[in-house]
Order: sequence, then C-alpha cells, then structure tokens
Amino acid sequence: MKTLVEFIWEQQEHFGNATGEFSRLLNDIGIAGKIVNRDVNRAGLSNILGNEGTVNVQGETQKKLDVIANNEFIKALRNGRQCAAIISEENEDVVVFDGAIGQNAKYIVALDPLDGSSNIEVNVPIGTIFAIYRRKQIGQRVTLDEILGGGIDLVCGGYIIYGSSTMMVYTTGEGVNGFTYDPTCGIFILSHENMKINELGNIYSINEANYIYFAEGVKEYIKYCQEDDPATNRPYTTRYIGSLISDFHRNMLRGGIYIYPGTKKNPHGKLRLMYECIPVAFMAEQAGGKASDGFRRILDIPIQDIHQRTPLFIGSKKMVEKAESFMREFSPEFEKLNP
Ligand code: AHM
Ligand code: MG
Repeated sequence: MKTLVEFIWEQQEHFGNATGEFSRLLNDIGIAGKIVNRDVNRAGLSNILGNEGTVNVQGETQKKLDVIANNEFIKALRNGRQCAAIISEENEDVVVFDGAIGQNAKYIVALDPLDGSSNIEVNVPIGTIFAIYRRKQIGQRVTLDEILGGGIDLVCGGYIIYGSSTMMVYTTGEGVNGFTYDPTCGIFILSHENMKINELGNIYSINEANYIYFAEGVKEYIKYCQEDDPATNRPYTTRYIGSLISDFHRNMLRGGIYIYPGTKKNPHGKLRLMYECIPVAFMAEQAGGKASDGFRRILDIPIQDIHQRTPLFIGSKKMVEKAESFMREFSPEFEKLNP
C-alpha cells in the first residue's frame, strides 16, 4: 500500500536534484482536495447548496460551493508557500500572492476549483481540475505578461474527482497515476498505477442538444458513431454526464471520446484552455490517448488569455483521429476560427 505522500516523495528522489518544493505543492493540492471533499459530501447538511448570488468572469452563476472550493484552494496554496500565483475560473485576474512568495515561488497553479458545478445539487460527480506551470524566471512579482509571454512551462496536470469514491489523478510527464481517498483514515492511496486509455473505445460523449449548431464535421462524426458496423464495434454507446472530469475519468478507464466542439456562434466552444483543457490533454497524452481542438494538439495552442476557450476532442487515440478526419473533410473552415 502506497500513499499519495509516499508516492510524491519517491518520485522526487527518482528525479535527483529536486528541492522538495514541487512535492510540497502537490501535497497542498491534495490537502485542499480533502477539505473540498468534506464540504461536497456534507453540502446538503450545511446549507451550502445553491447559488452564491454572484457571477464569475465567464458570466456564469456561481454556486456557493464554487466559491468555497476556490477559497479553500487559494488558502491551502498560500499557506504552502510554493505557489506564486493562481489562475482560477472564479477570479477574473491572476491572484498573485503578496510579498516574497509572489516573487520567488517557482510555480503557478491554474485551476477550475469545482468543475461541473451545475451537477452539485443532484449528487453527480464533480471535480477539481488543475495544471501546474513552472516559471522560467523568478525574483519578480508574477505579471500577466510573464504568463502570456511564454514565461511558464507546463509540469503537471491533474484532477480530483468527488464521485462514488474520491480520487486524485495526475501526471508530471511520467505516466498517469490515480489515488483513491480512504475517508476512514484521511489518506489518498495509490489504486490506479500507470493508467492507459484504450486506443479505441465504444463510448462517445457530447451534448447532443446542441446538434443543430454543430459543424458538419461533428454531425458527420456523430452519424459515424451511430452506424451499424459490427466489425468496428459500432454503433457506439453514448454517455454524457455534463461534468468534464466525470466523462473524462470514465473514458480514461473504459476508452471513449469526449467532445465539446466549437459552433458557428461560439467557435471557441465552452471549455477553458489553461485550467480545463490543458491538464486533461496532458493526462490523455500520457495515458496513450489524444487531445485536439479538431485540427491540432491542445498542448500546441498558444495561450493568449488566461480564460481563453477552445474546442476539445479528447480520449482514445483512434477515435480522436477519426473525429479530426471528419473535421478536416467537412468543416475545414473551422480550423481558422481558432488562433
Ligand atoms: P463549468 O466549469 O462552468 O462547470 O463548465 C464546464 C462543464 C464541463 O464540466 C462539462 O463537460 C460542460 O461544462 C457541460 O456543458 P453543457 O451543459 O453545455 O453540456
Ligand atoms: Mg467550473
């Protein structure tokens, strides 16, 4: 039995000259995750369901739990002192920590503290998604120019899923590992080692209510998924939870594709690049899967805005490649709609 903390420290020893700062940072994320897990689990008993009465930078209604989760992560990362700044779905601007931490800490964390929050009241799995970026230069207070001007490198992508069990899953570029939370002793334990996505699955996940707005390429791919062809295991089956982490986690374990496409009205789709798409793309690739905007790797998209959106096609490699081939054939004009 290996705990998350043991695993993090072992990895650090493996990489030799590490100082322990990154390990502490990951550990802080695990601690915040445990606190949010407690809040999510008891939400119906502590009067923290429902709307906060405010909207976030995206113009979306904030749930009380969105705000609570955001505060818990900011608090844990500030106390941990390894993170110079936070980019959050719930904050319009970069949250730069005061004093020496905002200047000298090596890492910046981008996160969606509680993704899929429209599912909170109905007891459907929700999650925290995070990406950790390493600053190329320290000694100066973090600025927006540093972030958008290529001053940071992605070093970790992960999520915590608050589901029938709570899990933390992450990659630092050496495979993907999953840890299940044991609430009886309050620790995350390694349960899913070196996770891999099947090359080809038979589940597709997309919000088909938006069908009329979809690009021809997406419509054609959906038709392809629904065709009868036993040789390729079609028709596939459809599952859509409406909580990216839940849909992605299922596809990690079973194979499949998740699509949140752009439409003519919203060519960039809905999901945010820095703290939703990049972390899951990093994990998908590390698990042998693929993540694209329909034409190019998510991880190759330049970051131009901290709240930038992008279409997302993610999951089993062959399924994503097939969807891309439909986009190229039927909707080539969409390639130019994203920078
Ligand atoms: P959120 O960050 O406001 O919760 O939005 C992101 C979520 C994803 O988790 C989910 O896959 C998607 O939005 C669902 O959107 P829709 O309701 O349009 O299908
Ligand atoms: Mg969210």
